[in-house]
Amino acid sequence: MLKNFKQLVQHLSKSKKNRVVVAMAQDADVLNALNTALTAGIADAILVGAKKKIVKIAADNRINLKNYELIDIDDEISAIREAVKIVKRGDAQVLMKGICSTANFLKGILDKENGLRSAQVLSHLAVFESPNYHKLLFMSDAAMNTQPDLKDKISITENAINAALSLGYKKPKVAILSAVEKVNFEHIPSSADAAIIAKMGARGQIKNAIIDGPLALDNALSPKANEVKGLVSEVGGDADICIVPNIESGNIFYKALTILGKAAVAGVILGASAPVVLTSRADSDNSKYLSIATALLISSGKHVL
Ligand code: COD
Repeated sequence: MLKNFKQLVQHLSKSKKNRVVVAMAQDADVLNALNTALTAGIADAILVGAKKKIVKIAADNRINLKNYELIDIDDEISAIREAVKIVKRGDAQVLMKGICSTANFLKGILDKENGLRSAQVLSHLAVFESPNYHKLLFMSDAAMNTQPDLKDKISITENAINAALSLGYKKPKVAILSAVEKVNFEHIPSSADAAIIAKMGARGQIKNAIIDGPLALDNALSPKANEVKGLVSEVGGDADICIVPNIESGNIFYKALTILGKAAVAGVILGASAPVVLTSRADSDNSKYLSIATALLISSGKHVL
C-alpha cells in the first residue's frame, strides 16, 4: 500500500519528455503547480488561455513565463478545443483543466472527432491523503459520471482497480459504498448494485481485486465500526478504493474530506487516450501539483510499490 503522496512522488523521474497543456491557464494555483512541476524537472507546460490575465497572475506570483509556451485564447470552448488538439497531435502528453467549467472540459475530451476518447468508459479518480487514515485512499466517481447505472459502475470500478494496479498494488481492496451493509433493494437501490459488483469480484468476473459491498463508509474505513456491527469483511476497515453510488455522494465525500478532514487530494480522469488532470477550482496548488504527478505515474505504468 502507499501510505502518502511523498512515497508516490519520489518515484517520479525527471523527464524532458513530459509536457502538460492547460486549458484556461489564468489561475494562480494552476501556474504555481506547473512551476513546482517544472522546478522538480518532471514536466514543462503549454498555457492556453487569456494572455493578459496569465501575464498578470504570473507577475503577481513571481513566475517566469519565459519557461512556458503561451497560446492566447480568451474563449473557454475554443481554449479547451485547442488544448485537447495539442495533446491529440502529441505536442503535450498530459491535459489539465484550468479555470473552466468541468462539464465543458469533459465535453471537449468526449468530442467524437477531436476528443481523447478510447473504447473505455471514462471516469474520475480522486486520491486522498487524510491525516485520519493509514494510507492513500482512492475514490471514484465524484466528477464525471453523474448517475451511473450498474454497467457504468462496473467500468468505474475496473478503471479504479487498473489505476491501482498500474501503481503496483497487487490486489487492491475495493469497497462499493452505499448507506448500509445489508442489501435493501426496495429503498436503497445502490446496495443491490454493490452486492452484484462484490459477487462479480468474488467470482473473478472483475479481476485482481478484493471487492466487498454494500459497505457504509464507516465499515469501509473503520475497523471499530465493523467490530461494533459484527461485520466480517476482508475489505472492511482497510479499503484502498471506495466506489460511490453517484456524483452527489462522491462530490460530498470529496469536499468533506478536503475541507473538514484537511486531506490532500489529487484528481485525474481515467480511460482517456492520454492522462488528464481534473481538480476542483478551489483545490490548492499542492493538490494540482499532486494531480499532475499522479496522472504521470498512473500513465507511465511504473510500479511504485
Ligand atoms: N465515458 C465514455 N463516454 C462517455 C461518457 C463516459 N463517462 N459520458 C458520455 N460519454 C459519451 C456518450 O456515450 C455519448 O457518445 C457522448 O459521450 C455524449 O454523451 P452525453 O450526451 O451523455 O454526454 P454530455 O456531453 O451531455 O455530458 C457528458 C458530461 C461528462 C459533460 C456529463 O456527464 C456531465 O456533465 N458530468 C458532470 C460534470 C460536472 O459538472 N462535474 C462537476 C463535479 S465537480
